Amino acid sequence: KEINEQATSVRNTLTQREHIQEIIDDIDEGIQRICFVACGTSYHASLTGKYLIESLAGIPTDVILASEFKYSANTLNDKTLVIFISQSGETADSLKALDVANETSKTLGIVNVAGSSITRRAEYVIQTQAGPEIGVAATKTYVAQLTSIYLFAALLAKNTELLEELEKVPDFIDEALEDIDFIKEISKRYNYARDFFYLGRGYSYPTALEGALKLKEITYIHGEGYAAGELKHGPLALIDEGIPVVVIAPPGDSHRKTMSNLEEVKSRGANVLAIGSADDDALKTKADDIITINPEVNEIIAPLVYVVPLQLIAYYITLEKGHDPDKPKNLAKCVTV
Ligand code: F1P
Repeated sequence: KEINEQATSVRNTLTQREHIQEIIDDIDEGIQRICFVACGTSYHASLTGKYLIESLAGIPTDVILASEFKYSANTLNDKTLVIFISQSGETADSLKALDVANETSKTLGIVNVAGSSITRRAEYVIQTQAGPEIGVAATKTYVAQLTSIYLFAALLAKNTELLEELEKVPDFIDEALEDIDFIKEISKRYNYARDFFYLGRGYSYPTALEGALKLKEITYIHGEGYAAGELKHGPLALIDEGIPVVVIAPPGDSHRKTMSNLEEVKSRGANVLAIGSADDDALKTKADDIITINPEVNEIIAPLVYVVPLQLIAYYITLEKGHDPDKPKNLAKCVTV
């Protein structure tokens, strides 16, 4: 249900545009550095934020895991904006980091749960409009976080082209949900595996991490996301006959190199499941299976759309295995200790 509500989640969050512009008008002056702080899925949304803000607005941006904040955030000052991304707004590590950041810097919370601790303690707040999320694994709140981050980055960079493109995302997501039967069939065929790899470059790298996290969280299958160019620095040793490798390959600057990484794993016997454009004939000839995204979205918008089939793959494998996708073992929706 929550996976299916993602177009609405994006559409409703896009209504925050004016509020985000007001925040930017208020804080823009003098900000020399941005630092995202988050955990889990929210961390992956933050990583996408780094790529966007650095490439569109040219502001140096770091991403710090909330649990590592006290060890690594030693150079914050009043020219730093620290952005806390959290679905619940109650994650203990993020709250501790927020109290520290408030002492030196401007702080902004991007939070789904209204009235939560982060919304009360951060200087500025963007409320994502995903509605309540019951499933422990974040899905519709992830695309809502991304939507807020995209709006923030596009407004900061005064990038009207991206702002226009964002309006189309709800329709792109609905289209991505159309080929469910094929994804179900794929999930049946791939559920034999004990390990999965997810590869992506640039904007698709955080998507690879998020696809692997969804798999781990609800199917209990081991999944690792890698920046595709990192493969040859170690993980390639693990690629063997029949290992599923999910390659996220939207059209754009990263595509050519992603294809050569695909070939590297294919030549070592991997079972390649690619996600790419319906017009990508080269991808069709090289991958074993391909989930096509139609109409085509470019690699900058892709994180908002390509994550949907990855969530669905994890969901259907979970059903195949007879687990409850909403209540994975050992995990809590909100980590308050
Ligand atoms: C972070 C998070 C979630 C994950 C799980 C545990 O929470 O890691 O991404 O799905 O529910 O917590 P939050 O700070 O975004 O609420």
